Amino acid sequence: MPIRCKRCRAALSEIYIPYARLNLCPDCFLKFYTSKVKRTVEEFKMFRDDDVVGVAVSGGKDSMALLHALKYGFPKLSLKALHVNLGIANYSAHCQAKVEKLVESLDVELHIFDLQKEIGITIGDFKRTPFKDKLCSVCGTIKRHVFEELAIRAKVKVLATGHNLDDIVAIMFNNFLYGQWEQLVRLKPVLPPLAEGMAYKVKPLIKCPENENLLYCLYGNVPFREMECPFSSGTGVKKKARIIETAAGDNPYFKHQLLNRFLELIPLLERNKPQKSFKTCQICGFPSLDQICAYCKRLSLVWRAMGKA
Ligand code: Q46
Ligand code: ZN
Repeated sequence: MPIRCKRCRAALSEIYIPYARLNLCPDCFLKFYTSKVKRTVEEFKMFRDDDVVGVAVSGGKDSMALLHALKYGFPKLSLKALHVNLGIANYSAHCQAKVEKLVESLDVELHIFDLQKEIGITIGDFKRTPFKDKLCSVCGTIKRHVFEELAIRAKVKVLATGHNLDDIVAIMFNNFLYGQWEQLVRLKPVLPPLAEGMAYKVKPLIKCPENENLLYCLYGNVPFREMECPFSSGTGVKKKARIIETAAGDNPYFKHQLLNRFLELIPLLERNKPQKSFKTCQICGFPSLDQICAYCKRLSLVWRAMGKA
């Protein structure tokens, strides 16, 4: 027998939310999702209604759902989309086209940093360096830095990223397993700016499982990339944390429970954390633990490999 939506009790249910034991129709699911994002923003005081907020959009389902949900959940917010074009053949043009389509439909200002145009490299150029086929870690370092730069350019006070519940618990679990306490602390929902003039980092989707982000895009007609990055190794952190998926199969609350316990642990870790003093990178001027930051080190490596340095 068809099941009715538990919220409106009129339409037929198409979506089941196991941890909330909720059967929802598409319209009620979209409302359920945006109000969850709103509640998360409010719970962790991520930003105020009248702030200028940048959203790091890659073109993937998570960040595209985030931009769309913030636009509808916080109509007074001044939203800006920030995108990095990584110069990966076909893939990057595809991602940028999806981002352009979404910002146009939402009437959101878009700021793009094109690696090829601005610094003369693409992520693929790192194949000539010792990173060879392991491009994701260097790609992560480049993106983190460039998003900081874009946030400054776009004059945003807060930078929101699309980290979802599954990513966060998998990374937290791995950091926990290997005793990487500092990295674990960096997963908290709100990170203060590293230096004056830089943005706060917030994770409004920290409580949204990735399948809900996908459903939000599908039911909400939110465009998102349909291609896989050709450099994806497929050995992401989630694959390493398979134990979480196994446990979650028997217990629908498991990921939320893990997240909540980690969030309780973070203040304790912070209290005991040794204070690290940041220097200023001698090349780019960004905060860095060394004289030269990780981003500038990698750039000089790739430029040297390309005969440009
Ligand atoms: S873009 Fe970059 Fe990802 Fe491609 S190289 Fe890896 S990290 S997989 S989201
Ligand atoms: Zn630097």
